[in-house]
Amino acid sequence: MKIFRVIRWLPILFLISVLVSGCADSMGEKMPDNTADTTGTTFGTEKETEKSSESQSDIISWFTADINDDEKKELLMITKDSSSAVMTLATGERYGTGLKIYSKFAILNDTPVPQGEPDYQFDLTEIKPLDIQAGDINGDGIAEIAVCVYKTAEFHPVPAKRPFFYDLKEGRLEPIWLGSRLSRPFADCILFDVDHDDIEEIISIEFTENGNKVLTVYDWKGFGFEVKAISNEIEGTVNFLNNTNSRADVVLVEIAGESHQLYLEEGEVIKCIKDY
Ligand SMILES: [Ca+2]
Ligand SMILES: [Ca+2]
Ligand SMILES: [Ca+2]
Repeated sequence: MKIFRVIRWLPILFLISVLVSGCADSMGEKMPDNTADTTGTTFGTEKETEKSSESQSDIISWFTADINDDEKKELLMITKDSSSAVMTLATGERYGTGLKIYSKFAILNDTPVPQGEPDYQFDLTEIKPLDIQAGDINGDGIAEIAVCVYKTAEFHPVPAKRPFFYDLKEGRLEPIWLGSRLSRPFADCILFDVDHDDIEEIISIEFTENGNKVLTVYDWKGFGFEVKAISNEIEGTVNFLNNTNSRADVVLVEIAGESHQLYLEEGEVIKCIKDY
C-alpha cells in the first residue's frame, strides 16, 4: 500500500540543488596522520585468533566493506579513546575520536571482533565522527569511506552533521568530498544503490522548516552531489531500519511506526511502500 506520494523534480529544484556544497571548499580540514604500521604485518595462526584490546563499549559505529579492491572486506570502526568519557551530542548520539581499519576480524552475533592491531588508524577527534559506512559513490569501482561528522564549516559556522568521504590511498585518508551540508539539516543518511547502476547514492532523512521530514536521494555528479529525488513531506517519526553495519538489499524506512521499502520509480520518484 502506498502511503505517500512522491514528487517529480521541478526543474528549478535541479538548479538550486546542484551544489549540495562540498568539499573542495577549504574547511580547514586537517588530514589525520596515519599512525599505524602499514608494512603489511602477517599474522600467524596464533595471532589470527588474537583478539584486539578494543573494548566493545568504545566502538561507536562499524561497517564492513572492501575499501581497497582486494576482494576481501575490511572492518571499519569509529572508536573512542578508552580513557575518555562517553561523548554525546545534545541528541544523545555518541561520537568517537578515531577511525580504525582491520583486515583481520570476525563478526560474532552481529558484533565485530577485531583481531590484533589495526592495519590503519586515524585521529578524527576534531571532527567528532558519529557514524561510518562505505560505498562507491563515484563509480570508480573503489568503495569510499563515509564518515558522518559533527562540526562547523567555513560557510556554515554552526556545528552540524556533515557527510565526509575519503579513499584509503597509500595508508592515508584522501578526501574525496567533505560535504559542508546537504540540502537541509539531516537526521541520518545511508549509502544505497537505489537506481541499480552500481554507484551508491546518498539517501538522507532531512528536516523541513516546519518540522516535518523528507527523504532525499543524491547522485554524484563529478564534483559533488546533486539531488536526484525527494519525497513528499512526512509527518511524525522517520528512521532507517537497515542494518547499519553492512550492505543491505533494500532500503527499509520506519514511518510512523511502520516499516516501508523505499525505491525510485522511473528513476526520479521516491516511493515508500508498506513492507509486510
Ligand atoms: Ca579489502
Ligand atoms: Ca569510488
Ligand atoms: Ca546508483
